[in-house]
Amino acid sequence: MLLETIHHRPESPYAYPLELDQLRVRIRTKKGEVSGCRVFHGDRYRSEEEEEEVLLTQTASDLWFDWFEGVIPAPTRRVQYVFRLDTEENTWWYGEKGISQERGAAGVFHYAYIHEEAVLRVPEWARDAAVYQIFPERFANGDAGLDPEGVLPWKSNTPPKSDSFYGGDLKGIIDRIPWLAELGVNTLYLTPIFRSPSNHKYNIDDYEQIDPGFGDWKTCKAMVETAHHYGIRVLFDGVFNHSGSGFFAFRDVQEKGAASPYKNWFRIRDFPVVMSPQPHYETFADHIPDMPKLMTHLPEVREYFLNVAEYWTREMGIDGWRLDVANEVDAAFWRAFRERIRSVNPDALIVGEIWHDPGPWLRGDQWDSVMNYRFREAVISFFATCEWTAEEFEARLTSARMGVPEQAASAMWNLLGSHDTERFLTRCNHDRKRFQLAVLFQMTYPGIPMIYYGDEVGMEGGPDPDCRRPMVWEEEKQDRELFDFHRKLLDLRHRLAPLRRGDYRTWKVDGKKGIYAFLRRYQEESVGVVINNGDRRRSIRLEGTAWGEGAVLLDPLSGGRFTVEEKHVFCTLDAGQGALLVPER
Ligand code: ARE
Repeated sequence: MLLETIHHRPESPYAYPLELDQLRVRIRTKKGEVSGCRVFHGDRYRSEEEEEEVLLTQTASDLWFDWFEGVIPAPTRRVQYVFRLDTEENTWWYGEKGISQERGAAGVFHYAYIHEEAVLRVPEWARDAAVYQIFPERFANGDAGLDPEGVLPWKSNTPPKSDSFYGGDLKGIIDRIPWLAELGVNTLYLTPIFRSPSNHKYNIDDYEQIDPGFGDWKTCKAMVETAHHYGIRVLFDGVFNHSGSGFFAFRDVQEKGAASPYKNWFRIRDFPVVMSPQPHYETFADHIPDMPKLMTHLPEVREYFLNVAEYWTREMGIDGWRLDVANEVDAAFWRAFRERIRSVNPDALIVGEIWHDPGPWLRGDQWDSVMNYRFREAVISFFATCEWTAEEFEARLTSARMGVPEQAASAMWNLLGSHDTERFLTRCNHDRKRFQLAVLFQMTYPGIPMIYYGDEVGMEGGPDPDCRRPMVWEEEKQDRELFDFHRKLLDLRHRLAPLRRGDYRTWKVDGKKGIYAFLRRYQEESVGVVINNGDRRRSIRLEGTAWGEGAVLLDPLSGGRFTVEEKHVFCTLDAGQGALLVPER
């Protein structure tokens, strides 16, 4: 056995509490080597005689590893544990001191005490959420009276420039809420709406005001209330990494220089504080003068922005925040942010924007989940460009899923595109079939599907700013088939609890044929998803043990009917076709 491949740490994502008295443990072993895995556990202060044993289940595999998982009951919250791994030839013990055939020599792992702050409490509603992202300047123009000067005609077929304005606003969103409800989404994420001179509003000049081009306090309130009336939750975008250059504190520093009481709110390199030719201060990314970086680790800066976030959460009754450039803001700020926001709305969802490994931020004390750009990368490489085999695809998704606690994995915002990326249909080289297969996957994989406005009606667009064209509203220009496809899948997702709340098991992966299948199980109910991403029609034989012999499975997408016979299901799919297997009731 390759002992050096065995891995566990007594911390998230390998050990994390589900509750104050339940510790979930995860161990990674070399693929195919371990036939059985148990954990022996007890209170840290009790003797070995009082310990108990939990059988771990193999829950995932990638190209190299297997993962085993189980839950240790921890009534005293103080846990020590040691793993026992069985292979064909031997039994190994694994603890803090290492791996050994002698139990004593392996030592034990300690999870010293389960604290409340380590329990990742994702709001219950998030498990049932389907998010729709709106870029307000481009979604709908509901009040022409607010249009800025030089507004362009609402044309969806011409690429916008980075400084174009089209006149989208909050009233426009209000008007379209029934349409969003018809589509079947139940959560809106709006990119920033506070006062800012740009069309994207990520350079905020006044955090206490709605941008006048978008509306005012009252319109905003009406928008949130209308959404709530339709059962739709609303999340705002929190930009606390940097402000705009017109932000009062930054203006003060520009005016008063070193005498400004706000000079420490920014990292000023030189006075006077000029913006060009080179900004004399740290900014977001490299040299973006209108985005001065904020020193959120300072108590007064932290307090100011926590008050801002609290104010909007309370006054508007919003349901959470998406956090901009969240991995570049200090962790102490996010801890305080979570506490403050949750004290106003205990059900608020907190989602960071991070394109990479989000592990450290998802340990209970900062955010609930992230915009899942790693999901997007995998989906592009498998469905859009077909660079990855089914095995690679599944491996990448698995290691991402195993890198975070289960609560976070089931609340990830699984996106195909956003206001920062090329649109997915464009990425698929306009191949609608590929796009639909990816949507089927997005709607059935663990996590929250996030639709970027317009994708559901077939909008195209290259990278920023082209991905921000005005929404297509003329029905004859919308791809209605694509809209119906989204609506159907969202509806199935809402009706089938396993797709929202179920666990995930790989069912079949065949890279040569492009076949990928998985099962989602919730309580006693299992739903299967089978995808033919290859270039040929295939008959696929799948083990049917999730259901009883003779069970009839229906595919609501094609109307197909399958029967479990001799513990197997046969399913024939065209190239680029996917099926959902739902037991007949
Ligand atoms: C503008 C122009 C762009 C131009 C850019 C640079 O529109 O065409 O390329 O300037 O000069 C906002 C606006 C953007 C604007 C930007 C700067 O929406 O239109 O771009 O401000 O003025 C990284 C960060 C991530 C960030 C992305 C953009 O980690 O946080 O870059 N995303 C957020 C928002 C953006 C917003 C900002 C941050 C700033 O979602 O909309 O931009 O508030 C890799 C890296 C990632 C990187 C990613 C994208 O994968 O690993 O870390 O994300 O690429 O670049």
